[in-house]
Amino acid sequence: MPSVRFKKVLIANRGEIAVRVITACKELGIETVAVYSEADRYSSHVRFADQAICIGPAKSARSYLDIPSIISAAEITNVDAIHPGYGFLSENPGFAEVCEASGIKFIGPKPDVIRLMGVKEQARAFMREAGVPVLPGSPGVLGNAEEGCELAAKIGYPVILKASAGGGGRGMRVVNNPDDLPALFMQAQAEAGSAFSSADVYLEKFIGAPRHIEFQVLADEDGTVEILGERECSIQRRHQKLLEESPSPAVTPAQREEIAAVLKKALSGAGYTNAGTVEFLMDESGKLYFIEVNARVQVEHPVTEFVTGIDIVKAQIRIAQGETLAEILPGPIELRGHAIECRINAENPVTFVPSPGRITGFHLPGGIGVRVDTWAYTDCVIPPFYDSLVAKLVAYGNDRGEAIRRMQRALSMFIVEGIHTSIPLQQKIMADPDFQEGRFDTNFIKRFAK
Ligand code: MV4
Repeated sequence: MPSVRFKKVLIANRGEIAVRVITACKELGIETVAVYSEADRYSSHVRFADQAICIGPAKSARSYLDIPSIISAAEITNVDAIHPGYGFLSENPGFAEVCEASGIKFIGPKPDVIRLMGVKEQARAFMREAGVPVLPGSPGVLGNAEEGCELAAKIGYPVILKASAGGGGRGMRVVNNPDDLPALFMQAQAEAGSAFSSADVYLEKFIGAPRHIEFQVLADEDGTVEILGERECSIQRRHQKLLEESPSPAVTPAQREEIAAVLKKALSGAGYTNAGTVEFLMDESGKLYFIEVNARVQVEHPVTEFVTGIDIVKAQIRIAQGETLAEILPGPIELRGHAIECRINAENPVTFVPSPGRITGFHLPGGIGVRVDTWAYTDCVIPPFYDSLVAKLVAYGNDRGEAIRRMQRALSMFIVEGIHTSIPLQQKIMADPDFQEGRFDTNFIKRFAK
């Protein structure tokens, strides 16, 4: 039995994920409060929520990232909990602390766990000690360039320097030979210091052509952890994913079970709760190595929902109410079929330049095995202030081939007029023989670059 039942939840986000959380709340019989910036007055999350409060101007720093404004909205509307979505305040341990101090449940992991996972080199040390495979590298933060040179000589070049407070690709430097290390170390430190709260840098063996594979986690507040398989996220450009799928064509059943078993123990030991993702790199020989944890729900969660039949956002809310996975899940996790997601972005498909503006014509595909998560509608305006995600198009099939063909027909029936979108690029990817064979790594998209 849940220890609490939420009557009302505030969604501290915008766009498709705000709509996604409202969907889950409606199914659970929970009232919703939307918050919105002045640029989002006519966004559909405002329309579909039971209540909506304007929290500030368009600029995120003064609206979706403004903690006092969001907490005020939560107190005025007397909500029981806040769902942070992804991005914005979703992995801000200070925000999670303020929620708890205000008597509002934060739908996510505990502040101290978010904080640990946010310090990449500490998360790495924790996982290594828990028996999760990590790449050879520094035991902690690098003290100076000499230490880096000694370590790199043992590990072998190339190596990569990464910002401890980084993630998403910022503050990284690849080092190909010892002569370059001191200068690149200084650069990495300087960039980390100005971009993040800390200038700390650590070192790892560099994998030149990795696949990016991530495991979906659900964990209840009684210490039970379940792994909902993995997602293949290698098709990306400049750390912006273009499409994701589940399962990965490169992960074997034995490997999946092995990683799931070790992650269950590690995350249970960390006191991890709610939803999360554990990111790995796969090297050219097919071995998986932990790189970081994302302590939030992710954009690409729907592919996992298709192959497991589990509603991850509803599970997040029920876990936060104190329900156990034994109560939430229908039985043992089983993976069935194959799902692919295309992120339909408002951008030029060749140059990737953002393409905000009014959508003058809009038609969504549907039919068997197709799901669209979107906040957009005919005549809506894509504001220039936020990310360019307009919709997520997800296709399911009994096998990967069926999922690809279904995605192809759905892309051909997805009409967006008035702005540019990524659809033509995703059509080219679907038709690519290497993609169809599952032969690709994180460098795949470069071949489509002009
Ligand atoms: C790496 C790597 C190669 N070797 N680490 C980029 C984002 C950050 N989360 C980790 N990243 C990488 N770390 C080692 N030791 C290559 C990347 C990387 C990458 C990773 C996943 C997906 C796309 C990527 C694109 C470029 C570099």
